Amino acid sequence: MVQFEILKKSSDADRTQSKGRLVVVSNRVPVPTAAGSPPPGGLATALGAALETHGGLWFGWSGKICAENDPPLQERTVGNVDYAVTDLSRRDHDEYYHGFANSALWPVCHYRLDLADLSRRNANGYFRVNEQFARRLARMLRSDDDIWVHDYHFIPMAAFLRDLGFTNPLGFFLHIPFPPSDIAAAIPNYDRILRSLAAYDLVGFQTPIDAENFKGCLVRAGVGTILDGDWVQAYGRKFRVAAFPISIETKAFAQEARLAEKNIIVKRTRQSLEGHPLVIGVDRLDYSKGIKQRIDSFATFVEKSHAAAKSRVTMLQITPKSRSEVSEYAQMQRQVAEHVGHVNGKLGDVDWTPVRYINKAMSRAALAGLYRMARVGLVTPLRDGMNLVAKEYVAAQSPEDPGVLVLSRFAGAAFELESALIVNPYDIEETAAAISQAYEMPLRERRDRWEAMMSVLETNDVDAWCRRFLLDLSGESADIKIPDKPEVAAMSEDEAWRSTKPALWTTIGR
Ligand code: GDG
Repeated sequence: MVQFEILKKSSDADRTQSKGRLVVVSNRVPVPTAAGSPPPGGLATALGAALETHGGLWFGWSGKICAENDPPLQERTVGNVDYAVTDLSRRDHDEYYHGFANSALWPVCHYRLDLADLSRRNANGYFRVNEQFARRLARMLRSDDDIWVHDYHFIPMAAFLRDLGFTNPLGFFLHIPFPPSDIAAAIPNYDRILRSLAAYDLVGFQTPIDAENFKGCLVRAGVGTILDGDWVQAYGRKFRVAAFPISIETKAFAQEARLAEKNIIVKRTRQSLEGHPLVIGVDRLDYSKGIKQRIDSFATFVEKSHAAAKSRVTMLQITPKSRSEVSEYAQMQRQVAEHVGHVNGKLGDVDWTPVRYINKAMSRAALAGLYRMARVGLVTPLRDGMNLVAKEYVAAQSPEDPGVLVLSRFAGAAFELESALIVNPYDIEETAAAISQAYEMPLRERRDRWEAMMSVLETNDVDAWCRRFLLDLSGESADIKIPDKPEVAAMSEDEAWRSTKPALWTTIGR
């Protein structure tokens, strides 16, 4: 059974007749280029398809830094979609993007107060850049546009647009976790962040826990009241708060994995393994992903499992570098590399490197084929909004001989992929035991678990996710049946977890 069941799908055509354009705002915008642009990911494909259907505008940062203080808007139209992006000045980039977004919001939302840089200057830069973006967007908006803002970079966008007089439907989706109030309250300008979120009509989170955490923040701060259904009242506005677990292009990814047997990287990997089993991890190099703990868990598994050592099982950890300009990331790059060296020195042999650690990005096809080859997928973040790698690993498996997913309970995906082996990633021995269980799991059990997870992903793919959000934003939310959620009060995360578990976890076994 599936948690998020779509009972009736309004056709996209219905929506197009009654509504204006769709406007998407996101930090990065996949502007199509004449040649050489990388294939878009699942999210870009789904949003691109929705924009193409409804006609629309995609607005955000170009990904480039420029010398000017007031860089011009760069516009391009492809098919039914207008793209509009702007560069950032060095100062804006440092304060808004690296500073507040990636060095304050990201760590706090991933429960890492110890890593947060709470500089006032960066907070001011964040609101200043959001205001600039809102003013630029305002010049392009029409009164019947529906506006969908993405992620932590642009939380204040709606509040600035409201100040400019816009009353359009405004939706927000947070791709990362939202922590409970005792942690969230550490965000600089916390009250302004809560107030900014209250300026939307629909605030979407990855899981019911994140949604409950946000509601709990409003209640604890004494600024909000929980109403019936998903409705909330705060700062003089009524709006909706709900969970929309993001997903992947399940069918397309499964197909890519089937075809990837012939991929050159996949072939080379297979040859180099000489029949030894593979365990795989794929993550951006980020402290939230728990890479060091995962390597320790794998090492413990190898040390404790006679079968593992005998069969010379190999872990392939693919970890493209990210955000190297932020000091915590640069430091982590060194630490993980040293740690892998240490583990290989201790456990390896002249003809066996237990952990293969790669810092470059693979093609999507190679990745799909490598997932399919791996007997165990290790997705053990310390905290993750969703984690699409978990879903991709499942979609890539062969139905006849699927591998086993070992999944952190702190990944949003654990809400849907209950048939994975769910672990506490901080507990090295528990995770090592789960790797062992996965490694030795009989075919019948592997198939049962995989089928249960795959049926969830077939129902909730990225198109369904996109459709659900847009239907809710346009007020057609009665079409969607969402699983029971806990009573809303200021719950601790553990209380919320326990109280949602029966409703969310009984059906199938991220
Ligand atoms: C944020 C939230 C949420 C990775 N290495 C390569 C590669 N990847 C692709 C994976 C996957 C994507 O990057 C990573 O997505 P995740 O969801 O795992 O994590 P974040 O980047 O942190 O994303 C997260 C997500 O937003 C969506 O809402 O799930 O919780 O943190 O698709 O396949 N792709 C290719 N080569 C690589 O080497 N081609």
